[in-house]
Amino acid sequence: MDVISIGESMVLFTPETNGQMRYANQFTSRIAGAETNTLIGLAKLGHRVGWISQLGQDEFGASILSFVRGEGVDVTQVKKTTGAPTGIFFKEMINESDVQIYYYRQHSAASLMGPKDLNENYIKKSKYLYITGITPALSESCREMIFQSIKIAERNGVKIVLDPNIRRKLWSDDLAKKAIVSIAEKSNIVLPGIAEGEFLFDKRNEKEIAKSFHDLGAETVVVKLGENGAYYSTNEESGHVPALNIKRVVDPVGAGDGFATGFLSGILEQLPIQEAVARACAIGAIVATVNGDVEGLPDRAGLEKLMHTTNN
Ligand code: CKP
Ligand code: MG
Repeated sequence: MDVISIGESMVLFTPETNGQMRYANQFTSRIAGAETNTLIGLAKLGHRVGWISQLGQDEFGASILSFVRGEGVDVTQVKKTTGAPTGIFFKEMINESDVQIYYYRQHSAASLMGPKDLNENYIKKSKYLYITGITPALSESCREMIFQSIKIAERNGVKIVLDPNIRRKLWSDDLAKKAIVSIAEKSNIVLPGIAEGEFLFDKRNEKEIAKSFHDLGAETVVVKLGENGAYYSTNEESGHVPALNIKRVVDPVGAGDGFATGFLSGILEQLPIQEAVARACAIGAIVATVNGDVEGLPDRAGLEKLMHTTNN
């Protein structure tokens, strides 16, 4: 495997019309979850990826499993339980810049996962373990599982990539800070946003945010700057990469996962870091031009077209 990840995916319901969701009566259903969004993006580009998770033994679980499998992600480590249902969530679009997320995922099947659900032999065969700050927020046992996965990765030479993805609706600020900082201390690569840097270190400047993560031990930090692109920093080099200009944001959710897809695929293909970041910015932007979290992720041909537009 090139990349594996552990996390919860859910059925996502979006009202057909913008505005307060209380007035909505028709919804479109899709599948989403930060970890599978990124894994699906990587699979579409031809990388070998695997997902570790737990779904409910229910119709939503069946639908998620077929979808993720159908996009080319290995799902041999996905369990099903009758003990809890599959999580769902709603995306209320007041307008493109005001999107609210409502989770119905407390005590979900995925939140019951724990260290016992990890298979060392599976994790150790991967080049990268991709962690987001969502999984440790799901429950105490999920938090323990993430720290256990880090131990497994460390002892087997698997590199750790962290997207802090701080979800304040899921846990307390104190717990979030403590856990994400401890994960960052073990991560080789960190992909934060400015707001996350501010939350964790009280810093608003990308260079200072990158330095804070380097001080914790990360070798590579790429700070997402939205419409201003991204700032990357390694032990050897640093610089800014401009954003891809898009005409209109339709749905900003999932852009960060697209960014991770672009960056991870770039480093797997051994692109110079600046090119990997440019790819990350391009995929992140293009994901925001369509409804849904994975629908905008490009395949190889789409990526070539996208990067051609970016370079010209
Ligand atoms: O940071 P992003 O907007 O890229 O992440 C979006 C995903 O997993 C979305 O698919 C949702 O299911 C979630 O983050 C989450 O749990 O919030
Ligand atoms: Mg994000």
